[in-house]
Amino acid sequence: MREYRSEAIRNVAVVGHGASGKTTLVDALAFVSGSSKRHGSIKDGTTLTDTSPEEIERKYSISLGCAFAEWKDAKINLIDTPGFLDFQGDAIAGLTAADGALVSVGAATGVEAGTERMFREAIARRDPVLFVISMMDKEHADFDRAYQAIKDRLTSKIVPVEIPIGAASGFSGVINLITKKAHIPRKSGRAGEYDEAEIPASEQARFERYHQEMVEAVAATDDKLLERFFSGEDLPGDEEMDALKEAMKREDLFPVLCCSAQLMIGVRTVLDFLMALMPNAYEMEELHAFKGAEGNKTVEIHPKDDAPFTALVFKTTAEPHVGDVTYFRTFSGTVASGQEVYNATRDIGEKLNHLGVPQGRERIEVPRIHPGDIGCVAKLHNTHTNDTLSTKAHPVRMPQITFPESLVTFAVRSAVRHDEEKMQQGLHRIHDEDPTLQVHYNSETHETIIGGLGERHIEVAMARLARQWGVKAELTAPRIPYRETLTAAAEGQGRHKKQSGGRGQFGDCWVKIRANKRGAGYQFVDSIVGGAIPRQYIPAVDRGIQEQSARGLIAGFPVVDFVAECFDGSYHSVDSNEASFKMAGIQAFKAVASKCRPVLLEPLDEVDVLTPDEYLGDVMGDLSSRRGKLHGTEPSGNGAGTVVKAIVPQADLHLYGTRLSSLTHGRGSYTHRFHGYEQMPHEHAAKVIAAYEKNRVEDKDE
Ligand SMILES: Nc1nc2c(ncn2[C@@H]2O[C@H](COP(=O)(O)OP(=O)(O)OP(=O)(O)O)[C@@H](O)[C@H]2O)c(=O)[nH]1
Ligand SMILES: [Mg+2]
Repeated sequence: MREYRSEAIRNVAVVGHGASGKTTLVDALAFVSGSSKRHGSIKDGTTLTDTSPEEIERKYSISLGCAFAEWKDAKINLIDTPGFLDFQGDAIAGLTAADGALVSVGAATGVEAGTERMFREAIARRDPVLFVISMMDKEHADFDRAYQAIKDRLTSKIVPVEIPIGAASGFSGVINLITKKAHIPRKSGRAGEYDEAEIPASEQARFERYHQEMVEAVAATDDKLLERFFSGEDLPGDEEMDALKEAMKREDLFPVLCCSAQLMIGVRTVLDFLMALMPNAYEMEELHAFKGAEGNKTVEIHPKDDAPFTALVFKTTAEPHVGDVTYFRTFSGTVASGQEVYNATRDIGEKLNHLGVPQGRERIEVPRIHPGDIGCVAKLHNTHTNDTLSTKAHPVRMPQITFPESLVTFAVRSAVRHDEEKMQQGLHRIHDEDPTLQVHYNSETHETIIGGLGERHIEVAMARLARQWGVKAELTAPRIPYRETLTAAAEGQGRHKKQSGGRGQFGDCWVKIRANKRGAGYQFVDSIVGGAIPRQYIPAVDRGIQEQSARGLIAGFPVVDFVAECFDGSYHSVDSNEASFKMAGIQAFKAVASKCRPVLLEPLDEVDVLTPDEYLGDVMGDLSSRRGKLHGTEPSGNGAGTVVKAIVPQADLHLYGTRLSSLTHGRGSYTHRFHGYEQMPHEHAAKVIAAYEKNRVEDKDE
């Protein structure tokens, strides 16, 4: 394999809605360039980038995959990303590693939720974006309609640079608007080869319409070009390309291409445009990394061969027979195979043995990698996604990938009890590969909780757990960490006495218990006077009350926000000790708190729901039906719709992500954070209490 220097490298993330043809396109781009020897297909499970058993079986991408196409002295790195929003963590990682985005839009389906999500994500990162209207050979393919949908729903700043000849079964070539030539597939040629021809008479009118649109859009990017346009001058193609590239960098224009990856028609032109219009590492925006012990100093990162090596790990996977594979994007400095590098994020050295570049699952060994390239290496045991690799002499940390937070959570446990530890290990390994799958143990509810971006996400993780770790796991809705509190005041006695041979036990206390302000917690007041209880035993009363209150009164949940005042008691000069007074405290709490009209508190979340305006009514109605209190609406910052703010009980948020997705056809999203506890309405509390009673009876019966 040739050595590629920074100026010859392009990094492109292929993003878009699920099943818009991204994986097939990446495979075809690598194949027609000659860099991959096989034309893979989704149907046969042979594509370069859908390689895990889960991807092959389900026929969609689950994690990102890296490939490259060597094209006319350039190396175009292609990061194929999953389109399903459940797996969007890897799409975001792919965009972070790349310098530009190729957004695929199905010619038959047009703009969908995933197209919108990923286009907005790319824009927010100020990435140059190319659109490709894919699957032009598919039934119902319609370039004009898809083009218009992009214009109406995403941006008016699109510009056509390639249009199809025919569509669906009649799709027979493309027209390059810059060269004004038709590309007619060559029957006996190598994959994707074509003959250049004059524009067919039947396409002349469409060509002129789109060509005019392109010329005007390009001219409008620059005053000088506009002047020449008005004076009637025809711009040469290379000047048009330069103007397009500059306008793309500013996000003033987004060129639109078309192709059929399956038939490999138009695919070579896609490579031409990627090479010509996507920036190389030198043309990237200025980058900064963090340095210093606190990571609070910034340092500029330059894509120069002789600058200190800096790379960001954007993906790790565990491959059968190989072990951990680490994928990284280099930002500065050349790195050689076998070189010692330094993981500044974890303060640990690593050695890049058998340095390679990824072509799907294959790692092609290379002697060195220049800045702006994508590399991979096996068996870095201490390096994880989002770590920065640099050098001991110049340790820095790159800004990290921000992964989306969990939208659905489940409690998980292994079906077989002794598999519990294996399950924990497996889940943590899956999390290492996919940071959007979150795992934590809730010590209050004694459950392992997994969070993900959707039910499909969780389901795939469970399938991997079964295949790779041999653990069959069960999912349930997570227990809600309710609380109990008191709504009245009472007083009474707690007395513990045991006098049967030998030394006895004696403790006796009088306490008043009353409610504290919500959120104020527990408070113990010692108002013993005259030594009714000796000083050294009073903390034991406090401990007894705390211990018993944690066990709950009505439904087994901790009692919170109350004041216990110990105001009297008695003792025995021989039999009293700390343990006895603790028992007295326990008795006192049981006797007194149950008279204080205990009630259930439930946890509430603050949610911000983003929805396109057309679903606003449905989304608000649904929130109300979940006992949500609506706090207002505001337009979203990026014009994607409206944000609804509400406070919703956690118990009613289980699988809300799934519901929201179906209400908004995949276009809505939400964030949530803990808000606080509030008294639960009686009829809902009664159900929780009844469930607790039922469990208690069953436990007793066992
Ligand atoms: N007719 C036709 N079908 C295609 C073409 N490209 C892809 N397909 C089919 O469309 C389906 C989806 O293609 P993929 O390449 O998996 O799409 P994707 O965008 O990677 O999908 P996700 O990974 O789920 O995001 C598969 O069945 C492909 O065989 C094409 O150019 N023409
Ligand atoms: Mg795919």
